[in-house]
Amino acid sequence: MDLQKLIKQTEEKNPGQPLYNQAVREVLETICDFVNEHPKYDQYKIVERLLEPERIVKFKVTWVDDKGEIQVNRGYRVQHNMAIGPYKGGLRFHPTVTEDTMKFLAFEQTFKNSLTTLPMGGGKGGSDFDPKGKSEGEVMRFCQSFMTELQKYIGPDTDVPAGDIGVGGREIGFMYGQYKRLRGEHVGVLTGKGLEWGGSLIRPEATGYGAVYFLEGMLDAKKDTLKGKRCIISGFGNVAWGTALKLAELGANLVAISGPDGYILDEEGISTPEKIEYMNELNATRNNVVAPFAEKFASAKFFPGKKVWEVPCEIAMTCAIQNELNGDDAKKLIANNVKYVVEVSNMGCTADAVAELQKAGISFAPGKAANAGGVATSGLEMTQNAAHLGWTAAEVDQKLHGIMNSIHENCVKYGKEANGYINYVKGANIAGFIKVADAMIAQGIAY
Ligand code: 2IT
Repeated sequence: MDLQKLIKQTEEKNPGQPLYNQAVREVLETICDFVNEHPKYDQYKIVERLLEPERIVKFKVTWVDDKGEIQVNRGYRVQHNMAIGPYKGGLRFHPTVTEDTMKFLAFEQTFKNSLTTLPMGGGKGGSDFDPKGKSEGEVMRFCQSFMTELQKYIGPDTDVPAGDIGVGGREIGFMYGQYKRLRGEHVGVLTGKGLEWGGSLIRPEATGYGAVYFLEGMLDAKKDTLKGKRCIISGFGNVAWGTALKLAELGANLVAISGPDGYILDEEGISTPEKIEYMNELNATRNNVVAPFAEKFASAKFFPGKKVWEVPCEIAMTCAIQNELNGDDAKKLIANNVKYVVEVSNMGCTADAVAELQKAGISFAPGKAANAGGVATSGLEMTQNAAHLGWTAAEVDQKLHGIMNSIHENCVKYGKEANGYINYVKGANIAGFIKVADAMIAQGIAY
């Protein structure tokens, strides 16, 4: 493959879509040598084919707010690749959602899902609907209208959405109810469902748990341990919550979390059940501010308008949104002697940040490897739905742990460089690519 030509072509074909171009460039740069060592991939034009989503659905979502005013939002579902299983990926409700956001996330999802070892293709969807300040009735009416259109394109064997930013158990419930009403089917068409109606134990915790299991692999590879390590994370939502829970359980010392309004530093540690549970409470208000944490807990200090990455730490984990850690943030972390940086949000770091961290020899994990525990557990929910049974929390957790270990192994297998440095970005991209690419070759010129 001609790397520069493909990057240029992608830019020309997807103008005004910087996120998609960023995600593609990172993958192409890291798989290029591997692809060129295996001529079959060029022969079947696999890379070119992966750069075009199989389908993009874009639709109007009209709903009525509490004042009786009509509101119009945009809905999306990008079905990127179905080679190894039904399309699978979350729904994001956030004002920043555009076709660009959806395309980059769906592209990433294909590689991530491939890494999980489970049979899931890649997709992503969502809306520019902003849940902030909306009443429960407004959220329900929006979800019902959104699903009225989306249901035409999804199904338990075709495309199985789940949650993402702005979509949690409540929204999945509203959307599932509407799907059931329209189709008359109680099937595994969404994951992240409530426990009483087809959900899986551990799914809410899974992204954060999985990320910490992956981090343990990174530590282990350096003969290091998590116990007592000073950690900081961005965000305070579902992913940050699961991460905080597992860090506390394993004896790490989490001292900072953040929101769009600033960050919280708590030198006594954010590790008691009361503090971690309060993250959920804050999140449930949908006001998207972390400041009240410092009003509730005397040991916590709030730093308004500041980014959490200025806090000295050994481990930093992005748990909020794409490109939240940039080159300057990376330099600050490095100057403060950070040892491990884990992207838990999808593409949490800018390309500059990744380059700085890798240049400094910092152990760095990309989101598609480190956060794959969420979708992996969605895959386990699909299995339980298909078999009409439910596993215990211990069974799900054990499978999740096994999957994260196998993702780590695969990253090492394809990412270890001659000097011993583990390039997790390269390892994840190559390992994710192989399975999808080989499946596409086996299935003929279909997509
Ligand atoms: O980015 C992600 O992997 C998710 N939001 C979870 C997707 C899923 O289908 O569980």
